[in-house]
Amino acid sequence: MLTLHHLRIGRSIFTVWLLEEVGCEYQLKEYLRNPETMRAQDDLKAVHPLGKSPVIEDDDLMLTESGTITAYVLDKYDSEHRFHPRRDDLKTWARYHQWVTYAEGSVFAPLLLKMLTLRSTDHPVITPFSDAEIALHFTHITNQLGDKDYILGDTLSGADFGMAYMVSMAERLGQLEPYPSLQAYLDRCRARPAFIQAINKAVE
Ligand SMILES: N[C@@H](CCC(=O)N[C@@H](CS)C(=O)NCC(=O)O)C(=O)O
Repeated sequence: MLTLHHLRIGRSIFTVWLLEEVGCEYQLKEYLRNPETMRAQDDLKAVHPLGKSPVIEDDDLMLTESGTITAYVLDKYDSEHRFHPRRDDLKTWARYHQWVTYAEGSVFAPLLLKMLTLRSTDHPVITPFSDAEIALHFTHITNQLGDKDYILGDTLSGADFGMAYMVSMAERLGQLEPYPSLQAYLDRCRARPAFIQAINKAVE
């Protein structure tokens, strides 16, 4: 059975949501952050040397990186392709995969910089950079969403798990007000029965 190592609070709640959407059997192991440093503790480092979450174990496979975990879980458990396209249409698959990896690969860094500068004082180089990058990416995501319900169309896909996390992070950092359609998108994701089930099983 698949095991998800889930660190509270963080992005792995979005992996719980993924597993709930797919409906595969899994076991959840929860970890708490050090209350002073807010970093993961030795118990998570004992699972994987990076000490980051999410981590999954499936048989003898251990995987980190939320985007890769999404791709793997869908390839293995979404056999009816409800949430990911078939590879025989390579262009559609490539566009999908671009959005799965874009979240962590490009959107997260300026949000992280923003989070760090909000915790201290504005930095003359970092703050303008992160503000401009956040505007660039969230405008791009808004344009991609358009009037669709989800990032790639009117149904949920693998591209939404990472993107919803980025939007929730922007919300937490007070950066979402200029993007009402992204707020509505996040609320739509949160209203899904599988998301509610995820929150009931694993505290965000
Ligand atoms: N790029 C990785 C990032 C993993 C990551 O940084 N996770 C955070 C939780 S949101 C973490 O484990 N932080 C604990 C620490 O760095 O001490 C992914 O997509 O999974």
